[in-house]
Amino acid sequence: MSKTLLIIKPDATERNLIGHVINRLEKARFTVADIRMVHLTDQQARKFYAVHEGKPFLDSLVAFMTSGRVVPMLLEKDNAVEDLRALIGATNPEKAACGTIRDEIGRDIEKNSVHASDSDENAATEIGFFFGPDAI
Ligand code: 3AN
Repeated sequence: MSKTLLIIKPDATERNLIGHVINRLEKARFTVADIRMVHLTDQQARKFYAVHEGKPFLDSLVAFMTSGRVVPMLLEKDNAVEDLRALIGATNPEKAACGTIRDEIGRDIEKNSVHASDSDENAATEIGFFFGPDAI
């Protein structure tokens, strides 16, 4: 069993799609091992997206991620990181494979409904960010 982190972003929470996303995850045999609902501060969002420091879209991304509630969750499954990336689809919903979560509910490259860790190393960092070091 390995672990990864998914965040339901503000564009999805405001459309009442939390249950829908969890249903997609559970149907794909992910186990929700922990879950929170948070309204990120500017400082928290910048820390979470520190890897994108200097990118032209960072300020807009931080404004979006602090615009409403987000739902981070700790997910468990064999091959969790890779399988979750496949389930959510490409960053840009227009390019996301048919049937993926971003294809289904994503609006655009920024408001793409969900975030998922892209490596085991980043999953550990991101899980620690929301659920503390004992959850890693
Ligand atoms: P992913 O979420 O697929 O791992 P990243 O890590 O490259 O994608 O980007 C993090 C977030 O930054 C994306 N989910 C998206 O909201 C935003 N983003 C990435 N690239 C762009 C872009 N070119 N224009 C606007 N927003 C972007």
